Amino acid sequence: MSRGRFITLEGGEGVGKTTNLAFIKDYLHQHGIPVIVTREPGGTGLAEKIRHLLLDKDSEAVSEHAELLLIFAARAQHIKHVIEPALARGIWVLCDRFTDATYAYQGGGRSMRNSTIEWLENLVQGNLRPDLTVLLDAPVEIGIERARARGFFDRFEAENISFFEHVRRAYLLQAELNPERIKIIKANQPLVDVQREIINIIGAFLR
Ligand code: T5A
Repeated sequence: MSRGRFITLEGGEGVGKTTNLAFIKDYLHQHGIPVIVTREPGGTGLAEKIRHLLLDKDSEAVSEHAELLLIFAARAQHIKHVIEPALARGIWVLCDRFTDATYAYQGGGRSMRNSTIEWLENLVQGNLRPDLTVLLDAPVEIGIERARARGFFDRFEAENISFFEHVRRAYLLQAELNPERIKIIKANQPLVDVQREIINIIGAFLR
């Protein structure tokens, strides 16, 4: 049995990751591919508890190091109990955010060194890297407006515009450094056009 493939969806707040993850899952199912959908931070019982701690905007001020280590602690659980077992059984894994988000939010947004993130990435992930990443990119104001339309802000969504500009820039830099793996789609176009581009990218990947 061949190993499953690992696909991640990335982008700033409200760019449409969750919406399009469901679309990609349906597309893969139509092609007879077994797939699970998961997310970060989260994906296991313990990792979801860590997610809750990370997103809680009423908690005490969270130090940058605590935030980074919590994210990688959740990731370690997720890889061991969900991602690796699925891939080993030939099941594809579709994940809402992964380590590119750490380079974007903790690296870009919080100004943590990329070398520190890379060290933790190697420690926690070994050789595991996504096979394909779709980066949904939109001007910061558009994504924030969509996310805030829900009327509820988590600890990250309460950050200022300049934080999200740094996040966006760091995501685009990740794409520049990994052009084979990371495919950018403009997320400020109508959903039907975003999904047409997704089909082109996933279709090419399947071939
Ligand atoms: N985090 C995470 C880190 O700091 N470091 C890390 O390493 C990781 C993994 C997690 C938070 O954790 C942080 C980053 C995050 O702040 P989250 O819930 O995963 O939070 O991320 P959010 O971005 O907050 O998720 P959202 O649900 O807000 O955004 P989505 O999933 O990108 O957007 P979605 O699909 O819910 O769409 C938002 C709205 O826009 C509409 C949808 O219908 C929906 O109403 N929409 C469109 N409208 C018009 N045109 C389009 N093209 C549209 N696409 C979607």
